[in-house]
Amino acid sequence: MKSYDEKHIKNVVLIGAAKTGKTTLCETMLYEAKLIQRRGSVEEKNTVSDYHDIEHERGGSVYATAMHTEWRDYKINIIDTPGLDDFMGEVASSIRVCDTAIMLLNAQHGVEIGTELIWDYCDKYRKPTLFAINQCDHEKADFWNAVEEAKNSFGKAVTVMQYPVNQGAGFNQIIDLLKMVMYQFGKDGGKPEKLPIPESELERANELHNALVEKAAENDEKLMELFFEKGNLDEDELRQGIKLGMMHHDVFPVFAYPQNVTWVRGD
Ligand SMILES: Nc1nc2c(ncn2[C@@H]2O[C@H](COP(=O)(O)OP(=O)(O)OP(=O)(O)O)[C@@H](O)[C@H]2O)c(=O)[nH]1
Ligand SMILES: [Mg+2]
Repeated sequence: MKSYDEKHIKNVVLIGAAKTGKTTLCETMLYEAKLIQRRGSVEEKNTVSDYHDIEHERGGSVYATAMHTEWRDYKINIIDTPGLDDFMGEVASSIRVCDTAIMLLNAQHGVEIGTELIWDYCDKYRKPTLFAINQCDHEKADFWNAVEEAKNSFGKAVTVMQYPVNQGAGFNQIIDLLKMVMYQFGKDGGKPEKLPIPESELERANELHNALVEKAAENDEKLMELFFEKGNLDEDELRQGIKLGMMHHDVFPVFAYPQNVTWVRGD
């Protein structure tokens, strides 16, 4: 493997209440990065992350497990953590060493007690944190309720960046408010189709895009000036504002992704 200097190593930790899907997402990340040829599952007890006997017996993670992948000259260390509060020590120490925390929320259950307990460590260590809402394919999935609960619990910095179009069985479309496109995923993952936002979603997408732009502009005087000048920000400016906002805990972006696929960035 290549050697990386410190700037090119990023530690990302997956956190979230029990059974939100952290281990499943790690497995998908490794599979999509072509580091494994077959996608294991927690039920089949063959994921890369949950490899201890006790994890197989319990059907869930017990230890924090570090894995890694490479992306655009960066080495990304991915740490999968357990969700049960009995194992909070593993979670706290992983958050402490991370650059970015990804908090998973289940679209059916929204913010759970476990989410709040874990959040305290993101807050304590001031780590940039984003939300990834999954299980949108469930009959009872309610993405917008999960977002509302996150706003109530963690404040107005919670800002939607992607949202599902067709929640429930067959869910395979998300709208990306940064790029203002719709992604449509095949059922086995892989690269999604990039489509224009459908007419029926335009009003909502524009409204949320504007909210995202304002949130990004708030974090930098220059961006604010640009925003007043142009009434909008381009993609790079948006990224810059969101990055700054994440570093200061002024923005917690929210993403959505279908099961078996990782979200798309920089394609
Ligand atoms: N339908 C659906 N099921 C999912 C999704 N993501 C994960 N699951 C299922 O949810 C269950 C829990 O997944 P895990 O990956 O073990 O969750 P975890 O967060 O690692 O659980 P702990 O380690 O015990 O905290 C498994 O049965 C997964 O197959 C999803 O997006 N949709
Ligand atoms: Mg797990």
